[in-house]
Amino acid sequence: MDKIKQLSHWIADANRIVFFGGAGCSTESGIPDFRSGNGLYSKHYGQLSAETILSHSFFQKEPELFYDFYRKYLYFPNAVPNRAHKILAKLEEQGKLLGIVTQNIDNLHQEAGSKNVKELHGSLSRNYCSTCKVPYDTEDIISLEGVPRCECGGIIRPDIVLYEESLDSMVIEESLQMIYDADVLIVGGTSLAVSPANSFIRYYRGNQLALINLSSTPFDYKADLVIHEKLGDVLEQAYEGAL
Ligand code: CNA
Repeated sequence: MDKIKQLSHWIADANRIVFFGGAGCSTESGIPDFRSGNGLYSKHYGQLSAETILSHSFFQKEPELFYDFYRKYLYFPNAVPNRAHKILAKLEEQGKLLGIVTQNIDNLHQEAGSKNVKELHGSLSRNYCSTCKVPYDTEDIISLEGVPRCECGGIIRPDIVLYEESLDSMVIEESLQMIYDADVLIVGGTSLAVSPANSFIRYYRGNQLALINLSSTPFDYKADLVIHEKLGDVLEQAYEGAL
C-alpha cells in the first residue's frame, strides 16, 4: 500500500496518537533547523559553533555574544504555525491525538492551538532572571540592547535547556508516559541526533511508528513506516485521506 494511505488508515483508526518532533517541524514556518544544509550548524560565528554558543558555560562567560547570536539566529517573532502544526492541533481537538513531545523552543504548536505540549528543551517564550528567578516576557527583553538585566542586576535568560544542562525531570516523565500510552507514534522533522531526547521513542510499545523526515535518521530501522518527504505535505495528505 502507498505509505501515505497507510498513515491515513492509522490516523483514521487511532485515538491516542502522539507526535514527537523537532526543528524540521518549523522549517516550513521559516525557522532554520540545526542540521539541514543551510541549518544553524552550517553557520559559524567567528570560530565558534552554534553548539558552543548555546552551551551553559558559554552563556555564563560570554552573554553578549550569546545574545547577539540569539537575536540573529534563534528568535523569529514573525514566524507563524504551518500546516503541520495546524493539523496536529486539529487532531488533538478531535480527540485523536493525546499530545505532542517537542524538542522545539518556538511555541508554534501552542500558537496553532495545541494544548498538551511537552517541551523537552524549554521555550523562548519564557524567560527568567538567572539570579532571583523573576519571570520576564520575551518582548520586554528583546527590546533591550545587549545583555538584558533584571532589576536585581542578574542576567535574564531564556527558559531553554542549553547544552551541558539537564532536562526537567517532570517533563521527561510526562513525555515518556505519553509515548508509552500511544497507539500511533508519529515522529517528524527531527534528525534524532540529540540525546537523551532521541532515546524517548524506545518507550513506544505499538507497531504503528511513522517516521517522517527529509533525511534519514539513525532510528529509521525502528520505524514501521519511513517517509522521507516534507512533514507538512505528508501530514496534510494523510489527514485528508483519513477524513
Ligand atoms: P535537527 O537536528 O536540526 O534536525 C532537523 C531534521 O528535520 C533534519 O534531519 C531535516 O532533514 C529535517 N527537516 C527539515 N525540514 C523538514 C521538513 N519540512 N519536513 C521533514 N523534515 C524536515 O533538529 P532536531 O530537532 O532533531 O534537534 C534538536 C535540537 C534542535 C533541539 O535542541 C531544538 O531546540 C533545536 N532547534 C529548535 C528550533 C525550533 O524551535 N524551531 C530551531 C532550530 C533548532
